Amino acid sequence: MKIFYSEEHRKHDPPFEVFDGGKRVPYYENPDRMDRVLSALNKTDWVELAEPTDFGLDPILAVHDREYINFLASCWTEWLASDPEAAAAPEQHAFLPATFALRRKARPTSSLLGRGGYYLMDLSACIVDGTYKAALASANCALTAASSSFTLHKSSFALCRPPGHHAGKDYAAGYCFINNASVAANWLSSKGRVAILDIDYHAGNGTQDIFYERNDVLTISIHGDPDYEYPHYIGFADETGEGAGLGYHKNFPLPKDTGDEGYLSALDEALEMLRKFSPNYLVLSAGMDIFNGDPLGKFHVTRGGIAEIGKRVAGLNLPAAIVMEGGYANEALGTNIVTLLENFK
Ligand code: SP5
Ligand code: ZN
Repeated sequence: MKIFYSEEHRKHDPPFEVFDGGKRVPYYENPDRMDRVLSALNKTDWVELAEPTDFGLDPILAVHDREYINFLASCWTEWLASDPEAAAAPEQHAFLPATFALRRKARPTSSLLGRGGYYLMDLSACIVDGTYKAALASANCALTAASSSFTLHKSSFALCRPPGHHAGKDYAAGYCFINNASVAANWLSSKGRVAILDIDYHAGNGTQDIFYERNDVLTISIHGDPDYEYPHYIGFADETGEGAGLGYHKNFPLPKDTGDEGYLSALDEALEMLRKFSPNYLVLSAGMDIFNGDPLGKFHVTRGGIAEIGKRVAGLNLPAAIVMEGGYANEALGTNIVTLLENFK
């Protein structure tokens, strides 16, 4: 199986993020995650690692707002120019505004913090020196996987970091800057019917937003109920699309402590919907934070459960671009990914 991976992610390594209550903690979405996955993949005999192709900005701008992408591109340099403390010790700092826009009347104002509060949704989308380049390379991994699935009619894996599914058309959130899966799906949508299935523990709010009014890309997300879980304000069962997109989005919000049985029964319903839509291509947003004991998750999906998810999704028999999202139980992450992917070779 082809795996697309770039070393570009390594310099996107913020020294902290901010949890509820203002608590500074080490950044959970860290480069070690990739090393765990790489080392597990390298132990198999079916992995073919390759660099992503550079698709340029066009397919990204087909999904994201140009001013937002400009903000990502220049944010860090502007921050260092405006904050002498950060400039003196950049590796101990991250760009993180303390005021956020409520979008109803807000506009991106010209100051850096004004743009920051507008384009960032929360305190876990920290921007540092390597962020923009890492986000572009990550999107290229997803695009290359999509194009490989299209050309070879086989499934492939984009080992993306940073992840993407919380990023909307013009905002970053939850470790995500460019919505890799959406960029890939949008690219594929000119080649045929596309469905996105998001199995990350958190609701795929960015993906939902991006395709909400479209009927050519079906989007489905299975996740912790936003009534108790991040991203808190989106991902509810009654959100099913709008306008032409009505009926082309589906959320499966699940209770705390969901285990294999509860998860797989939601998955079966999702797969039923996918079959009815009969897409030509599948994009799988593969977050492993559903795994039992993940520090950011409240599900108890076991290794056997992940194997079963892989088996059932692969049973759709579609060329899939499998795109890495979250998963923070680093010691288990490599084996979890291999367990999932094994079904798609
Ligand atoms: C891609 C992805 O999985 N992003 C997840 C971002 C979640 N960020 C919100 C963190 C909320 C922290 N709650 C802490 C509970 C720790 N026990
Ligand atoms: Zn997640």
